[in-house]
Amino acid sequence: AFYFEEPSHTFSEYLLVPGYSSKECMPANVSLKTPVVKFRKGEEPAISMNIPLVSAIMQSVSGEKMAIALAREGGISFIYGSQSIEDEAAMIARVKSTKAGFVTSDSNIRQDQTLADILELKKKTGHSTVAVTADGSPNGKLLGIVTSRDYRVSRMSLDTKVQEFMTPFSSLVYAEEGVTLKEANNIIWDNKLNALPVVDKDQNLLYMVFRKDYDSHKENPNELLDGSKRYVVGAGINTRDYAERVPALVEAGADVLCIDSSEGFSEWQKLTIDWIREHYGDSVKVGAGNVVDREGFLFLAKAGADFVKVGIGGGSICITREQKGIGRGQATALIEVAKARDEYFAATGIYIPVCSDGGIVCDYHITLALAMGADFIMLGRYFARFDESPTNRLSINGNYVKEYWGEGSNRARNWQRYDLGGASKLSFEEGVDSYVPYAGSLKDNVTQTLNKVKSTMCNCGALTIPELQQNAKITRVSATSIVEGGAHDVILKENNVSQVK
Ligand code: MZP
Repeated sequence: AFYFEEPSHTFSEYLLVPGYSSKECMPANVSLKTPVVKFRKGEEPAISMNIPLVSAIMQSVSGEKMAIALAREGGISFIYGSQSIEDEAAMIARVKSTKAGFVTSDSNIRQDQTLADILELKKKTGHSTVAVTADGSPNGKLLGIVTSRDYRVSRMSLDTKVQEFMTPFSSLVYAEEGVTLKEANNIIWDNKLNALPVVDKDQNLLYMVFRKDYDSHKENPNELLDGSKRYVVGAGINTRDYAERVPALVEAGADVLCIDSSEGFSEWQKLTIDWIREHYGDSVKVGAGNVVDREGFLFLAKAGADFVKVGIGGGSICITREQKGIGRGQATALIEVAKARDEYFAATGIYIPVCSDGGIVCDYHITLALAMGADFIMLGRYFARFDESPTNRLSINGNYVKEYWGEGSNRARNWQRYDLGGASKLSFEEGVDSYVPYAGSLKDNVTQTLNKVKSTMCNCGALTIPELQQNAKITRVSATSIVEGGAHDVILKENNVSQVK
């Protein structure tokens, strides 16, 4: 057997040592732009992101709401592949067809028309939103805005208080119940609003009227691909049914694919990439993985992967290490793979982005992963906690939680992810079914996380991810230093402490 000299380590065993920060080094000046797919030296990657985060290829994480919300922030979701080809393609198509909330005179519908009529109209016009007025005309009383695809509106119910819904739209004018569509549109344009909440006399939100070009806001151009005003979205594939799945996903508009496998150093991955190259050349982008060492990276790089994903056994819901005894500490795996990526780039002039997948517990682990050479990070647990994950929110002992289960659990039964040939079934579990604390909206959380990342980058004197990778000073910490890093030797205040007189 071959023995690695060093034990393998996790992110929590490292810290960043600050470098010199000039006065230009402030969070507002930090760019988190990062490549998603391979490119030649001196050229631009075909796909890049404004933030280095992608959501995991999992049933409990990446559905269409997640994809839209994350794309709006500049990242990418990979829609889960452990569903039928038709269902996955339909999800992709819905993300791609989500345009703005539309309020136009040609998408009105009368009060007495049925839901089927509305859906038919939405399909015909391609509008994600249809206005219902009492008589079907713009002058009729506006009764509601119907949408099934826009998470902001699907969250709304008749008893939603306007304040609960309005956080993203701070400077809005409210319209009172009884406004007509035409009046609503006038208010929007006159006040330069993106959206108009219509409320009843108790400030309960009745519906939202969106401006036609609401989603084409300019601050985040990378959430939209090649000027076509569509959200960028990824999709998981497997090494079994790619000949049917890939064409369906490409047809539906997927921008980038990723082979979803717990262990990617295998001939199955090469065969999958070969098939894609034979049928689509380089026009279809596909990531591969997961690997945890130099050899695995080089295999997938030579097989033609557009990016390589790193990580075995470090996911929060993963029990692969316990079940099969395979894996490697995530930090050690990433450091070795990133080094191999850099050597490959120096030798060939081809830069293959590396994605660190799984095991992010604290926000600073993201910064560490970037410093250790990751171009972007895939997260499951992190995103599962948000409103936009496709799972139930439950209250347990008064605390809100969301469900989160592994692809290798009996609940997901994603046998293709663990497939080594043979029977089409999951022969033993490699993942668990769990809860994670509910954390609110993706936008609020991602903003806060990235503020931390940017401020740490400034502490390290880096304004870009490549600068961080080059300049970061990283130290391993002893078990005792880890204790020192938390609150220690103080008595933490708890609720219900009464003052002693
Ligand atoms: P985490 O962000 O929750 O720590 O990890 C998410 C990652 O765990 C996923 O992207 C995937 O690579 C991996 N995963 C998903 N399901 C399982 C499982 O059931 C798993 N074992 O390990």
